[in-house]
Amino acid sequence: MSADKPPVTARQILERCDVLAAESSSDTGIERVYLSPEHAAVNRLAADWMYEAGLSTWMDAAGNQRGRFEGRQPGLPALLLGSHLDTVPNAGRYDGILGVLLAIAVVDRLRADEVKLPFAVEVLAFGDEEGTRFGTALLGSRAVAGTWDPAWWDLHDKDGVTLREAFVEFGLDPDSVGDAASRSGDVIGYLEAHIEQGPYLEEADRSLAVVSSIAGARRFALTLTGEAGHAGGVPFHRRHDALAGASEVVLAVERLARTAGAIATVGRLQAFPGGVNVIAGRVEFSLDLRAETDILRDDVWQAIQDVIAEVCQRRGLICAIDETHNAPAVVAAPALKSVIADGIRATGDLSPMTLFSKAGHDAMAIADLTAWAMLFVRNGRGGISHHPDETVTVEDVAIALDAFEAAVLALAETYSHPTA
Ligand code: HGY
Ligand code: MN
Ligand code: MN
Repeated sequence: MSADKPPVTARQILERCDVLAAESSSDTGIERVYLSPEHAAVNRLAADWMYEAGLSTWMDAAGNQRGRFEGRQPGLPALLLGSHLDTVPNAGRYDGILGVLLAIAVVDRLRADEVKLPFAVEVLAFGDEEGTRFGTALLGSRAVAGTWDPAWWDLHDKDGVTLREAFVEFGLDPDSVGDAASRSGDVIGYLEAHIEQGPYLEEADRSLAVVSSIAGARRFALTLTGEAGHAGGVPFHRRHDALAGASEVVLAVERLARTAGAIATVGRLQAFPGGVNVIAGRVEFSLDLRAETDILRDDVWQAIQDVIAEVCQRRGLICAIDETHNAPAVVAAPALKSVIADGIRATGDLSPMTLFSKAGHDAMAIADLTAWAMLFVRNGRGGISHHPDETVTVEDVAIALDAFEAAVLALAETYSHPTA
């Protein structure tokens, strides 16, 4: 792609977010899951934009759309820039997506300015950060990090399609998933730009922040089993009401996490058989538990299990627990955090804010491959996210683009590869 094409602007980045938002499996909101037709569609769009930015592009063996922009000479180790293109149900249009498009836009500027760096730059559009389809998250970035777990092949979606079947249906070879892994010797670090998904930048009236660390997360699928029965005929003292039991657990989850300074959510709960005049014999519900340290997170998990045991004993219920996701807390690399801070300072904010991320990100997986750092971008309306009202301003996107580009250039200043 010739250098005389002007680089993409912040407004064009937002327009691209709107184009990607239209690729949804739902006609009432944005939903785009791993290895779906919508995933294939956004990969093709990202590939086009990567090509226009001067990246050579390919889809890797795990369905991630990737691009490479060579440095001063071909084959140099690469700085990775990326985020994810998949979404939660009824999602906003910037979670993950803005980070991918900012990464492409930074390379587009390098192209237009004919800048050749002492390292290559690779852009990664991960196919599954949320875990919406198969329950286990970070599948795309874990493939790149080389930490794919073969036990995942038997995970299945709500229609009973296994991850293995979904791979084949998408045109991927499950046996080749290892080809998606990057070698640590081929990368020099990972930078991710992402909306904050919280209220602190808006409260501080700042556009950007450096991320200090990302909360460790564990997810569980729990089933409480009691005894269904007639809503009128069964007296209270004879009941084994799974929904009443689950309700006690849900409130205990909130109380225990809040008291301990962790954060926990029951986002999905279903009672069976589900009749309005039938005592619930079974309840299936989710638990998403996070904390700044894995020790705190696991201490809260133990306290929650103690409450579950007490409720089950008192109400005559049985509880089955399946852990569906576990990602340790990760701390950003100081050297990369400082280039992100340099990037923010280059935009005129001379005392960059630092934030701890309670939201999970692909950097948690890429941390197994290389050093990482993140740039947070303000998103308005209290930082609402995982919601259609998710919003960013074109001004903040422009500032984020300047900061992200400046961070890459600051890294190039300090980085000297022996053969570059
Ligand atoms: O759940 C999270 O924190 C992320 O959005 N996947
Ligand atoms: Mn998300
Ligand atoms: Mn995200």
